[in-house]
Amino acid sequence: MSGQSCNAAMANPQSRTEDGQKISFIQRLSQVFLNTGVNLQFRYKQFGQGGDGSNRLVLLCLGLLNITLLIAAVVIGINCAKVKEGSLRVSHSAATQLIDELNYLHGNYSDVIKAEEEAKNALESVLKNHTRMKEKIEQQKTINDNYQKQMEALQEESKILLSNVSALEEHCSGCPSGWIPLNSSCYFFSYTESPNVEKNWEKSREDCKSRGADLVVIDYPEEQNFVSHTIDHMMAGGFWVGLTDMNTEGKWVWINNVTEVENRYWMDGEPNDVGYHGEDCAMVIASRMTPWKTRNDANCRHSMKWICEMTSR
Ligand code: 2F8
Ligand code: CA
Repeated sequence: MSGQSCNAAMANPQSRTEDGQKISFIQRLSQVFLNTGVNLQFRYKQFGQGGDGSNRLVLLCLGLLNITLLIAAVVIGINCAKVKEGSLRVSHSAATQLIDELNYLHGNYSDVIKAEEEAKNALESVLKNHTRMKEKIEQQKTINDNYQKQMEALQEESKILLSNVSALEEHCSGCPSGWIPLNSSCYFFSYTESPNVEKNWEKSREDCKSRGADLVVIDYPEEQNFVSHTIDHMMAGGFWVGLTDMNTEGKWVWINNVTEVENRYWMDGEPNDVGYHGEDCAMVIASRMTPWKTRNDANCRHSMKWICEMTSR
């Protein structure tokens, strides 16, 4: 057997015979050795025709060597086949694993693509909604702007109408705007104009004068009733009126120099002139149960609201 044929046999464990039949590496190796044995036998026969004992010994040794080589070749062949088979098995399992992983990755990839598609659709729908909302907001804004303009126009109109109304009222009642007419007089209750402003008796009188009026003089029952009901409605505490006894204690005189003779409008126990400085100015305070008893004397330096009266035009 030559080195080349052994190598070929090992490199290609499955080869073919001359008539094209498939044979294994081991079968081929045996054939090679058998051929070698036949060759040796042939050569021995040629050699043996010389016929001495030392030649026989050489031949025996060669025979033994031949058998040893045959066994070695068989062992190597078996191991070689085992290694090849093992590596094939290993590669097969690795390939199976790789295919599994590939399938898994392919599945994952499909899921990812699907999720991406869904996310894209969701995003598109959100964007559409956003655009729709934006359009609606714009429309609403335009509507609001129009309403705002209409409201401003209406407010202007209302201002004009109110000023017309007050002009008409003034014209009809003969009283300035914000004054209440009663018979031939107009009355100003300071609370309606400035609810938090209070003044002493003198300052209150000055304010009335600055308006072309003076502190109210209540000199007939209907007027007492009107004042009483109006302040009761306001629930604003006491109001100065134009009545004082500052010149003569106990002699109550109206600012029109008319001395008060009627006592029924004083609250029970009034006037009592209490306090260190006494009480020389008259005020009215609401009295729901006894509307005619609204009057009290108080210290002229105290601050409170006031009532002005002027003759209507
Ligand atoms: O603030 C002065 C005022 O005080 C009392 O009324 C709350 C007196 N009333 C009585 O004494 C019953 C008022 O007479 C006095 O003017
Ligand atoms: Ca008093």
